[in-house]
Amino acid sequence: MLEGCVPWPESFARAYRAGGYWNDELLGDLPLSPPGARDRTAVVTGDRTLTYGRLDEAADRLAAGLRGLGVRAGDRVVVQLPNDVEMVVLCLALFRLAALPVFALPAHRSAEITHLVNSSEAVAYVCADHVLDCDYRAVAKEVLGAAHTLRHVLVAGDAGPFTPLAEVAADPVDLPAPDPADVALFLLSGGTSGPPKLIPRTHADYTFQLRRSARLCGFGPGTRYLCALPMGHNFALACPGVLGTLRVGGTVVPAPAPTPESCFPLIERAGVTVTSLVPPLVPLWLDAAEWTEHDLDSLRLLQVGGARLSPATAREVPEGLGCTLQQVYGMAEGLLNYTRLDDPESVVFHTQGRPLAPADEIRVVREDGAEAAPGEEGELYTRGPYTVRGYFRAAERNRTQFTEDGFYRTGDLVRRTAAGYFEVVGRVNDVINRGGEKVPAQEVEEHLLADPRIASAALIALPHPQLGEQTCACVVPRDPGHPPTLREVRAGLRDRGIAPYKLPDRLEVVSRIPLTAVGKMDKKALRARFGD
Ligand code: OOB
Repeated sequence: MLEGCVPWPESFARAYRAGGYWNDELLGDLPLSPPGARDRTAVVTGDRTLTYGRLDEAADRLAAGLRGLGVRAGDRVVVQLPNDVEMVVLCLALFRLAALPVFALPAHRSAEITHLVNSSEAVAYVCADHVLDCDYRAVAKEVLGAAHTLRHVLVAGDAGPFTPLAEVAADPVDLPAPDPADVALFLLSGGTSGPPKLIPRTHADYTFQLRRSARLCGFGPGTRYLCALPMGHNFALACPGVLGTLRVGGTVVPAPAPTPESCFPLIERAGVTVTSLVPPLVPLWLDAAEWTEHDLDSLRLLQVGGARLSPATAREVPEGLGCTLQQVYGMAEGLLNYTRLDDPESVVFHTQGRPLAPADEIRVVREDGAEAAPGEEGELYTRGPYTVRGYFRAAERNRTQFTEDGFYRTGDLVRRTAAGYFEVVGRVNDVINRGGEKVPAQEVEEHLLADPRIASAALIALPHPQLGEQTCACVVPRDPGHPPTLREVRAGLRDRGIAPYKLPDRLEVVSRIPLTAVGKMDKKALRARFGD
């Protein structure tokens, strides 16, 4: 396995192979077109269609072109493309080349991209020219100034001073197949405080996740999956998502944004059968569906996950959107929980599902360290055939985030029903879940402290009706006579190149940050004071 990664112990690897969880399938084998069906549609957007045959060729040509640039098996490539045909082709090309994509989110800016490039020692960064008000070429320039390993910036669209992605393709070459037990891609942690950690996922574990998720969700050649959330996020990529759809010969429909305005016309035109959303989008979709002129009849299944969905909203989905609801409680580190398509409504509306695989081992651990009884609250620990044993090059973090016997400490507070379904009730660590987007408090606090007007700072979660949680920066100003405003603080953070979703929603000026008995910031006290 790649240096800096923690392999599964040999006894577990053997058991996962013997149990049929792991096999020799490779992500580069995708797309698996159904026999004799190279003319079937693999990807369709508002204006472009790619058949399975063409997708296969395009991936081979891009893999060869990347190799021609000097990108080799094992090299890391930071990928930040919008949902579009290029993103699908690039993923497959990298898998075939055995180069390792590091999936950034579209909202990431120079601070996050620089961190990803440096922590993965990436040789290339692939981005779009611009999306809405973000010029990624400007991001790339800043990153280049602060990253030492980066040799290539490839840009989809108008490349400016960089290399146009569209010109990289070359005549296919033979490429050696990687070991299925080795790393195929990196996802980013959403569940840890501090800057994101890199999560190495192997061919064997990720192909298992796709295969089994596709089966559980009833995906097949007739599936038309609308990719509304960012394709580089585990949920839309592989639960079963884009890769699961290509695995079973279905059609991927990338949407540029998850809004009803952008998605409803695509649902109608492409006959979309399934999509996935984060909870704050669901009420927007329900409202828009009441008035839309677009025909949404083809939609069979709506997956919702990333943050807790309220039972009241859940209950509206079947009628409001005319489809089955599925709750998905997952994490980039591995474990996926799904409600089943034939579960009774009480389960689908009120729980976040149960584990995908029989080999997923679960412990719910109370504060006093004892195992929680059914219905009792505790932190979820897990290990299994697609849950990693450690972050990339993060020995210290691994010691706290994983138990000695290899369980991942999720940081999620859950209750487990007698039937094995989870209700997610909160978190034990300092990550704010802003409608599915994870804001690591400590990372933002470090940026806040770089503001010369701020002496100390605590970022806390406050309740928000649509997002579930919003962020509030509690700051002690250096000059109490001239405290900074929210607008100034946000502008300062934006200049530091951080993702817009991490900018505080609220600001409270305080004279000091209260401390607990052990000297930690007492965020509970701050929440009690400001969470009206
Ligand atoms: C998904 O993955 P990440 O890695 O961005 O975030 C994981 C964390 C979980 O530990 C949990 O705190 C929260 O997001 N979460 C949920 C949830 N799904 C995820 N909290 C409550 N209810 C849910 N349904 O967010 C992710 C990965 C794959 C599929 C779906 C979501």
